[in-house]
Amino acid sequence: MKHLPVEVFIQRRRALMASLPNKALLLVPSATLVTRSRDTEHPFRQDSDFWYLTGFNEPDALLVLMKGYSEGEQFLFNQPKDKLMETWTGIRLGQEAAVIQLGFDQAFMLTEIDQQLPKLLAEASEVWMPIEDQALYSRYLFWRQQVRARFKRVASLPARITDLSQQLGEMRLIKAPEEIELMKEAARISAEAHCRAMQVCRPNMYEYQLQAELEHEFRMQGASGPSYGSIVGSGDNACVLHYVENKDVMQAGDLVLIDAGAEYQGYAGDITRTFPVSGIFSLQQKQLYSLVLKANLLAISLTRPGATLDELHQAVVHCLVTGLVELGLLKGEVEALIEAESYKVFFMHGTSHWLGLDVHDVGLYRQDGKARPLEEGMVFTIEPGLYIAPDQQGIDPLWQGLGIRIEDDILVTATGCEVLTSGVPKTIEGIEGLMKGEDHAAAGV
Ligand SMILES: [Mn+2]
Repeated sequence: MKHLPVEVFIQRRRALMASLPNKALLLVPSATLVTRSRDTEHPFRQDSDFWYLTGFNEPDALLVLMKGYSEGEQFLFNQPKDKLMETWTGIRLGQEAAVIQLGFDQAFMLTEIDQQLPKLLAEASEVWMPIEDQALYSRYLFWRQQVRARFKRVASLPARITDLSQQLGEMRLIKAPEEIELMKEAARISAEAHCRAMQVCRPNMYEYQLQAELEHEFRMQGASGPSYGSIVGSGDNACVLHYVENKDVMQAGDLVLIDAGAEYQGYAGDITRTFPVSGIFSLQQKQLYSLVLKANLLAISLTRPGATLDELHQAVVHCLVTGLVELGLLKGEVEALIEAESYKVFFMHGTSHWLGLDVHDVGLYRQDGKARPLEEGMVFTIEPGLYIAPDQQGIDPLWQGLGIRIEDDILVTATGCEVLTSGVPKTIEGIEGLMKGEDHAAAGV
């Protein structure tokens, strides 16, 4: 298992502070445990910003940074060692080890926070924190009152809070080489799991059984699990974009759409493949599938620094609408159909989203009212789709209930892009070959 060295996290904290004025105070809270039922909790998932800056995977902690502060710049507040609690819920790092292993100047018990924070706040020039965190915000107001009560000679408290999420979003949007390594691993495991699903799929299996095959592969290969709720939708279910019930029997003759990805060291894989339950595409399925694949490949071919996600989306829309007209599924002039957004009954979602520690990752999509140009080190998805609802009016029934999406994870490189998810086939020959039992490399990606 690859682990990032502590220096990476220390350096990220320094880089974040470097862009801010002296005595800027930064607060980044960890995630907390969420009750699932009575006294059991949902599996813990660390807050992505907190993880990005600390590599610390415990709940109930707060990262505090203060640039140029006399007693250090990097502080952690975390749970104390507690032999009894640790017997039940696992080892806690504690304060001493947090300093050594996580590279903090000082670590305090979380219970000391109301004592320590007003001291820092009394000297702060600015405050940066995620402003939508209500619990943190109300704590912050309490600390301000404490400053007024305890440090009467403080000339002025920071007059406003700046949203740290956006600042961090811009940092996280450009992936460093060590992050790209982890994302490649998330993509590789995700691709292998999709291959496994294709290989074991048979008519009359349940959708949840394919989900189990995928998630088995995720865990077997060292991923922490799925990076979002796995979608396995066969037949009409493929037309429900966020179908996660995965409860139906898969029928011969139907397609199955799988949108699932592994989470590795916090980083998300995100792949969609659509393939025939019985291993052979029908004529209509082939025609519609080839169109979606064409759009997927077109968008990939256009990806390079300086291009924008809007341009890719427009190219995808133009490609899909042209194909839909050729197949007789839309009637009229291509440009007029695009203008009227008539295609949205068949393609109602975007083509791309950023990918990283969050599956729909952070970072602005637009700057100064314009789509931002792609830069080396950005990672995003390309996922065109076509969905013909089972009750779609005025359509030959042969087309009804077909849902197809083909999604890859794309890294922008200096000169173009790299498809991180090429380990799972997406051509018709490649998929049919793999499902027939051909070696997957020989089947052709
Ligand atoms: Mn996606």
